[in-house]
Amino acid sequence: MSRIIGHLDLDYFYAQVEEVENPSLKDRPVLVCVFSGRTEESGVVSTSNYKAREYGIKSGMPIAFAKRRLDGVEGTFIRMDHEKYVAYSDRVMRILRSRVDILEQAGIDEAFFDVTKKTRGDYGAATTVALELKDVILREEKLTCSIGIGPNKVVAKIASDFKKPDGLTIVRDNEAPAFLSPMSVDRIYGVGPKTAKLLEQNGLTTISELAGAPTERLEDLLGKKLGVYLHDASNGADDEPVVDRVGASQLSRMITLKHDTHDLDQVMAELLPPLRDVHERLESKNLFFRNVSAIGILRDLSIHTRSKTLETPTNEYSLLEREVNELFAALLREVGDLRRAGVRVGGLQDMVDQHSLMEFTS
Ligand code: TTP
Ligand code: CA
Repeated sequence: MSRIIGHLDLDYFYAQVEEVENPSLKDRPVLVCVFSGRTEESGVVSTSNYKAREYGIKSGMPIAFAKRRLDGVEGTFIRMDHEKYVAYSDRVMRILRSRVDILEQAGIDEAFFDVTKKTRGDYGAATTVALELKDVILREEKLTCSIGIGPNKVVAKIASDFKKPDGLTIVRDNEAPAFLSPMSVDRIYGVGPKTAKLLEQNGLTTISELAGAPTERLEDLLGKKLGVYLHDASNGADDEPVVDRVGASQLSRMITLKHDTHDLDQVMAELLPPLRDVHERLESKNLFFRNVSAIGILRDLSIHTRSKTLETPTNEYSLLEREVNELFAALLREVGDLRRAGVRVGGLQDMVDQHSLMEFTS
């Protein structure tokens, strides 16, 4: 029996949570921001609602730039509240876990699921399950999401992104090649900007071009593993399993510095033991991390964070230390003396599950 796999992604997640908590925001642009604290306008947009996107607002855009884009229209700028979004995310994941065969959380607002057994491989039954999931999440958490259903993870992930917000896209096994053909190669799970660029330089921009390229050519370009994976994926074939992941998706450590300081070397020296501790905990649980954050707390107790998402998950200690160093360097350029300092790793995932994909993309 062929598998039936789903991918669920919450719509404009952080901004939607803010709308749920304050419904009067709904009809105007909502921008969830990470303020750096240097001036009132310094910082970036983390995400925005669809009303804001009509003005060309994008994730990662400087706040001052976003304000100009809104061109006089009144938008609501909200400080990002990570803990709050994690609480919503945890509740949504709990709703999902009880209604599918296997759930694999892939990020704060997305998850893969396997419903092969539950649906006995029937796409009609899978459509019913997907509608029920959308319905329960909307009823219990007031959140909309977009779901893709397909024969594997690659197709399901692309399908969930196909119609947004509040979408449901079903791609049956035999429809997968035609569905994928016109899309650009970077839609494929595991194709980061670097790989996409390399493919494009070789005239492979769409998935159909990729699907038509001989495997040997892809192997020459990208190495054996990634070459074979992309050949299969672009032809709609992928046998990566959906793997249950439980436990925390992030891990953090905070310390109080010996003296309030603005000295990067001093901060890093004091952070070494907690950094090693974080790394040891990851190793002991066989986890890779995808996001790194530097957290600084000032004398006035204001909290400042700098985060980075890596292109591929890793468990390398030297990389962790280097990224934290860079993030604190950036943080210290924008704020005053630190009283406390901390580090957080997120997007944690099981090394065993990620092993094959890691080899492709690193
Ligand atoms: P996404 O799923 O990429 O975006 P989204 O949920 O805001 O919008 P969409 O409707 O297109 O799914 O990211 C999930 C959350 O991750 C998002 O709500 C905020 C956060 N995020 C950042 O903080 N920075 C970023 O650059 C991106 C892309 C997301
Ligand atoms: Ca989302």
